Amino acid sequence: MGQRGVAVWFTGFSGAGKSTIANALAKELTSQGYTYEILDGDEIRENLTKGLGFSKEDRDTNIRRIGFVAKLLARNGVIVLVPVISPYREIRDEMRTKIDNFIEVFANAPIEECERRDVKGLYKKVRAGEIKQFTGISDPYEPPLNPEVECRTDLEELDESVAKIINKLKELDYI
Ligand code: GGZ
Repeated sequence: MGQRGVAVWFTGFSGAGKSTIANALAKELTSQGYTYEILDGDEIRENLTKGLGFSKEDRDTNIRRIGFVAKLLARNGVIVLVPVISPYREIRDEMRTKIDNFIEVFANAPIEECERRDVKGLYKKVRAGEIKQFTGISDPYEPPLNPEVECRTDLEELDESVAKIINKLKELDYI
């Protein structure tokens, strides 16, 4: 059972399910004998990209640094899972050209649904005016035009989303 390094780049709103799918996918990969690494936006912003905010410029810097690490890992055989909002299409496309093996997964749920879930209470804070430039509410989100996988997290079960990505990784000979 071999694996080739690849970056699995998740994009979508806060609360759309990027990290949830990445974690479930990680579990499935482990059970099938593969190794992975997760570069989670939330966690990365506490160390690698600490101090960056949410302006377009800072988000792009955040993405470029994360992409750089993902590239190093992917070219050394790691399956790198990258759940980050990455709201701008251009920078995601830049990552696609910079990282040799790259697939894009669109964690897609309507913003209303993400706000309804409000897992971390962030949307409530946005409505209270405590968080500015919040993706999907007061800051742009540009959906991917041609993602390798789309997971409608409001309509499908987690298992189904994971299975779609596993199937795509197999189809493209990464696992
Ligand atoms: C979007 C924000 C914001 C603003 C804080 N806009 O779902 P979370 O909470 O746990 O993860 C989100 C994280 C966004 O970091 P990313 O590195 O993924 O963003 S980007 O790719 O755009 O650089 C969210 C929280 O931080 N968060 N403020 N204004 N999300």
